[in-house]
Formats: sequence, structure tokens, C-alpha cells
Amino acid sequence: APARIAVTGLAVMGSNLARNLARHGFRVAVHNRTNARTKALISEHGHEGEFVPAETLDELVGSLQKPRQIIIMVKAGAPTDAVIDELAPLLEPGDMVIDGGNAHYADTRRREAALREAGLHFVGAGISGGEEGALNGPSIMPGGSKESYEHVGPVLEAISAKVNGEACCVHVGPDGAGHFVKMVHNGIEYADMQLIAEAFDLLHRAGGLTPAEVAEVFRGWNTGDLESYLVEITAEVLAHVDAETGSALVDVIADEAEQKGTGRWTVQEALELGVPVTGIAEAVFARSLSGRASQREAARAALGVNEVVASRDDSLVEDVRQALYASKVVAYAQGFDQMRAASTEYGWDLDLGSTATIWRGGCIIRARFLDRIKEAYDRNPELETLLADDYFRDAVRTAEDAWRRVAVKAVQSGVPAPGFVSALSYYDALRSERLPASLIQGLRDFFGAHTYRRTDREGSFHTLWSGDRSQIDA
Ligand code: NBP
Repeated sequence: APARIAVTGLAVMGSNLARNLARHGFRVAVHNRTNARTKALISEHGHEGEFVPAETLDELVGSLQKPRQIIIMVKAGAPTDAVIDELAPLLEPGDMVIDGGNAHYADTRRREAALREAGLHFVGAGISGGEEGALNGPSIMPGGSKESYEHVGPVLEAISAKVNGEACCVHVGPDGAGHFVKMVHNGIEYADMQLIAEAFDLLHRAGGLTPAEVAEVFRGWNTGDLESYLVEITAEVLAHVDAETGSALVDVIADEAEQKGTGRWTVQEALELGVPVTGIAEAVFARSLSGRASQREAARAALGVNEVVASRDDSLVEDVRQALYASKVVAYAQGFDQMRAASTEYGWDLDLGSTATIWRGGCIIRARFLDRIKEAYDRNPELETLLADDYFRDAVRTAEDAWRRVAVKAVQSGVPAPGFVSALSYYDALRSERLPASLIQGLRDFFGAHTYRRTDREGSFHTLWSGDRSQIDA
């Protein structure tokens, strides 16, 4: 019998996805450039379901029912193009190519347009959850045409994570929408992790708690509003003791964070769209700063080491919890703002509430909190900012005093907390009756005759700064 779907690219992600498909009863054709991987998959996991191994793409295509559905799971970038170039001529109009790799959404838009010319459907599907997710249920963000989703959707939904019986897979929107949403997911993940790291640093260095004590704090937090995968594993990592030294492992790990680039993509795109995603940007920059080892060393030598004096203060734990929650709300509000802007820019008509649904399970940022976001967009799909929703408004207002105390504590004690502090500034800026942007406009008009608008009437104006300083209509 012909196979229902195919996977090409059988490294960790692809082989786990193929196994997931097979375990769900789909007859799955499998292929990899280097045949040894295909053989290994069949010999190790062939008993898990119905696999149809193929040595060539031609053979893979020949083994499929029509219209064909082929998932590409290879390294993002040039390898993906190479596979598409080889595959496309073998296909017939109506066939579907699904890219499950971490493609940049602009590449996905380009590929979708090219394949559409040939009558083929191209589905850029963001997949989150790492290898474990690929095997047991990832969060899936498919883009592409509505028509292709009618075919691919049921399969992808079947293998995705489920929360309360609902699939963490929803058709996101046309062309690159799926990969865009995946990119923002990763950006939010950066922000989330940065905030968690700042919370730890404050409790540890300013509050004098040991990593094991902070682990207990996080364990407690994981039973409330902050319940999430990242908070859960933070407790695990902080509690872990290094076997060699007997110290907390977190004290032994080199403090230079690495990055693969999806956080940077999110910020670059936010700059293009003009959307302030300060939480994600601070997180990317904090990682960059941590990685500049020789510069940090030179600064310590010249300026002296930043000695933080810890003081045990019973209220700090609860204050940090509230500051973490409020800052997290801001980071998500910014990420959703970015998706809203992209939706307008590219005509995607994104349903932001269903994005929250997709992220509730399977992915790294899965959290109880995402139900609240879904509910907020159910109440008002046109929400200008998540912070204006009743629930989130109350959440940040309730946290506000604690949030300010934590920002002060960070600044006074010398523990860097760019995530917490900039989130608070964002909150204050959004709510300001007047912003000093008026002065910036005045300065721009002074040195560059860039003109300004007035609060009291329509029009553009310029002050003759180097003349009699009268105002003229510009
Ligand atoms: P890799 O990203 O390490 O890619 C290895 C695969 O790409 C192998 O199957 C390899 O074939 C194939 N490949 C390469 Br490299 N160049 C090729 C070419 N020119 N033509 C054909 N095949 C080529 O695999 P991975 O870690 O399983 O990740 C797969 C995708 O999933 C990537 O896009 C990655 O970014 C994404 N990913 C997502 C997550 C997540 O959490 N969502 C996690 C990890 C990865 P070979 O065996 O012949 O060398």
C-alpha cells in the first residue's frame, strides 16, 4: 500500500518525527541523503509502526499516495533549498512539501512563492519541543495555504502535543506565518529565560539564598501563576549538585550564554517592523554581554569586581515572584504585539488567541499562563496590547509595588536586572500621559528641520531656530 506521508532528513528531529507518525498509525515513507541513517532507523525502530524506507527521493515520491505529503527535516538554510530543488521536479501539481526545520520566515515566503508557481503547496511549519517533543508530541505552527492544511492538518494535529484534548497545532496563516510565529516563540523563550535567570541572581546574590534554596522557591512557584516548563526545569537545574566538586552545578557551569540566532532574528525583525520588543532584545544582549569574556575581565580589572552584599529579607522572595510574573506578562505582550504587526504587514490575518493555544503544550515556553492569553484574545481579538486586557491589567497592577521594590533592590545592590527594569520602564512608558518624545521632535527640528506636529491643531510645523524663532507651516 502507498505511504500516507514521507519524511526526508532523518537526523534526531526527522527520525523522531517519523517514529511519532508511525506510532500514530500513519504509514510513513522515510529517506535520508546518507542511507545509513535510514537503515539505522528501520533496524532500531522499524517495529514501532509501518515504515517504507527509500534510498532515493525518486523512490520516496513513488511510494506515496496522492496528493503527496513530504516533510523535510534537514538543516535549515542551503540544505533545505538543495532538497527542495531536487524534490520539486519529481512532484505533481497539488502535492505538498512541508518544511519542519527552523527556517527564517523570509526564506519560507520565497520558497512558498516559487513552489506555488509550479502548482505545489509549500507549508513552512515551525516545530518546537526539541527531540523529545518531536517523538512524543511537539507544538506545531504550520503556515501555507488553507487548502494544504485540509490535507496536512489532520496528520500534524494527530502527532502534536495535546492539552485538555486540544491539539497544539493550528493553521497559523499563509506563506511564512508559521515560521514567523515559531521565531517569536523562540524570542519569547529568550526573554523568559533571562527573567528567570535574573530572579535567581537577585535571590542568590542580593537575597543570600543558596542555589538549593532558590530551587525550592521555584518549585513552590511552579504550583501557581508561574507554572511552566521553564520554571519546573529551573528547579531541577538549580538543585543539581556537581559530582566532581560537590558544588551546585550552576556554580560550576561557565557563565557565558550561547545562542543559535532565533532570538536575534526576532529582534532584527522587530526593528524592521518598528515594534518595541525590549524584553527579547535585553535577553539577546544579556547573552551577548555574558559571552564577551575578555571585555568582562578588562572591566573587572579596571573598575573593580562588583561585590554584592547579600541581605536576607523575608519579603524578597514574594516580591521577586511578582516582578517575574509582571515582567513575563510584558515580554509576552511585546511578542504578541510583534505578531500583530507582522500580520498587518504581510496580510496574514493571524489569530493571536490560537497561537497561545499552540504554545500551551509541547514547546519550551508551555505554561499555564497561555490559557490566560487565549482567554484575553477570546474576549477581544483586536486587543491593542495584552496589558489592556482585564486579567493582565489586574495582574500587573497587583504586582506593581513589588516590581518597583525589586527594581530598586537590583539597582541598589548592583545585581544587573535588565529584563525586570526594562519591562517596568516599558509599562511606565506605555501609560505615560506625555513622553519626552516631544523634546526629541524639538531637537530633530532644531538641527535638521525635520518638523513637528502640535497637540492642539493639525499640520506640520517648523521653528526658524537660527532666525527669529517664529513658527512656520511646513
Ligand atoms: P541537523 O540540523 O543536524 O541536519 C542534519 C540533517 O540534514 C541530516 O539528515 C543531513 O543528511 C541533512 N542534510 C544536510 Br546537513 N545537508 C543536506 C543536503 N545538502 N541535502 C540533503 N540533506 C542534507 O538535523 P536536526 O538536528 O535533526 O534538525 C533538523 C531541523 O530541525 C533543522 O532545521 C533544525 O534547525 C530543526 N530543529 C528543531 C528543533 C526544535 O526544537 N524544533 C531542534 C533541533 C533542530 P546526512 O545525514 O546525509 O548528513
